[in-house]
Amino acid sequence: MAAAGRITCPVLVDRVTTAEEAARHVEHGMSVGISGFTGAGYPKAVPGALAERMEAAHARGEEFRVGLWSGASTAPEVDGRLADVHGLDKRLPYNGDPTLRRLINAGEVDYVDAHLSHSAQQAWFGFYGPLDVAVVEVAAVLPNGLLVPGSSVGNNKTWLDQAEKVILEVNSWQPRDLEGFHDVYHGTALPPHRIPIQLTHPMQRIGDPYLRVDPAKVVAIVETDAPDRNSPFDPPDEASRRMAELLVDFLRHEVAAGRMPPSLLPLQSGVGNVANAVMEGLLDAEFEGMTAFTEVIQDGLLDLLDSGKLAAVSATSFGLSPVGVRRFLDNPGSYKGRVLLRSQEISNHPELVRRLGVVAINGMIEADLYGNVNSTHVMGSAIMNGIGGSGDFARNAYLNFFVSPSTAKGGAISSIVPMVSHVDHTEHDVHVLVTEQGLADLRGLSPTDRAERVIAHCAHPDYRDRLTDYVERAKAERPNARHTPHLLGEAFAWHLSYLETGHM
Ligand code: 0RQ
Repeated sequence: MAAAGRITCPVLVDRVTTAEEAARHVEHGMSVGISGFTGAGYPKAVPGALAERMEAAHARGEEFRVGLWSGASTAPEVDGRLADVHGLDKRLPYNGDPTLRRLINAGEVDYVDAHLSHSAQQAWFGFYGPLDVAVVEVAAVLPNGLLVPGSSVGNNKTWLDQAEKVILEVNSWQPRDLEGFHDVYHGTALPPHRIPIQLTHPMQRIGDPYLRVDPAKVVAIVETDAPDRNSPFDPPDEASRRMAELLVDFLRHEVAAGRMPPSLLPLQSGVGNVANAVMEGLLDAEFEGMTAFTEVIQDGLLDLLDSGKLAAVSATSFGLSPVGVRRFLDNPGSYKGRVLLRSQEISNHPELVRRLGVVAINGMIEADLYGNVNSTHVMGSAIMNGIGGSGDFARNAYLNFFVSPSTAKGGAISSIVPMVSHVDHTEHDVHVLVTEQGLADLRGLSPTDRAERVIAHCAHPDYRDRLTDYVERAKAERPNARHTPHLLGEAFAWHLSYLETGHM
């Protein structure tokens, strides 16, 4: 029996081998589907062994690059390492790694920045081509061959179904107690044979706790014992705390107006420090019996669960800091029945987000006067991370918020601009903008009313007059085009000025 008793399937136990042997199944030009979502549940050993093979091949003058498909972001030892050895030619559907970001922006790696809920079905439809190998981390292999997932589910079900060959990494660092924390839905079908997904509450189970794999496809199993690598969270700065305060006050206002129950509606929060600060803000607020229907469980959600104010959370991944992981590992039982991890096509499913009436909170790079939001591109062309799940949630949410400090790079950039340099969320999708300056509720407003509110409530004072001047001159210049006033020759002048002078 394999180490730590994690592989108890008599058929599969014979496939245990080294990471180096396993990595031999991957060849130049292949597509590789890996586990991993926001630094949780990614394979710890095979990517490194693959990177070594690539380096050796490159030293011999041979080409060795692969396409890499994941759930979302992984960790430096996956994306960073494979980018370092120039081993990637394509990446989807999300990246957060700085080394890989550089290669994408240099034009070396093709990046398919897809809605996270779409990536599985686009793979089933064959849009991405065949999947050659899946490398999936799990917590255990049971006697009947079922797999106990680890700290994320992501696209694992799809990669296991679609790949020609499967490599499993069984990581004994993943708590064995994770069994029972997952709900993997196997009912997905191609149109027109779909039936409504029978989920009407964030905690409803619609699948089973295990991943399945055809044992005939499993070519290697590698044992590991290495932690997920997530960075610690910075304590929220003053701007984040202010944004959190504004947002929580606004939720209060919505409850008072009868637009939301006192337990709020299921919450989704993006990753990052502002999202974490909002969760801290909710900790001090009066709301009880809250739920979350989200992607990632960050430390802030764990605090809310511990306080009892958050009854339950549905997600696809744990994105915990090392301290958060420790807290979870110390007492996994206290979260059982209150935390469910699902495949990302279900955790982020537009049908479910709309049905449950989710309240979505996501970061942005910039917004424009009329409420269009750019979440992904710096100065129109350089990718930051990717759209991730923000579109899945925002467009279908009952209420959505986009949050950002009003300036970036020490005030040299205004996050409120005349026209966004890239659009991820259109003016038709965006409900509420929040900066440390204030909050602008854009629902039900015409474009010019939105502009007035965004300038007054969200723009930094240093940029307000120039924004107002832009709108006024646009109205004057084209009196028959005042619905969404723009000066087309000037709409990107602020971005151009930053590129040319380092200041907007
Ligand atoms: O860059 O570190 O080089 O200075 O952008 O900015 O203020 O630290 O904000 O970490 O919350 O990230 C939109 C990127 C915000 C994130 C984004 C620069 C700024 C800094 C980060 P530096 P902050 P955050 C769930 C939902 C899309 C995916 C998503 C994101 C860096 O929220 O990736 O929502 N969202 N997923 O200096 C130029 C501007 C800028 C700017 C900020 N206007 N112009 N640079 N920056 N504003 C998660 C998943 O789906 C997995």
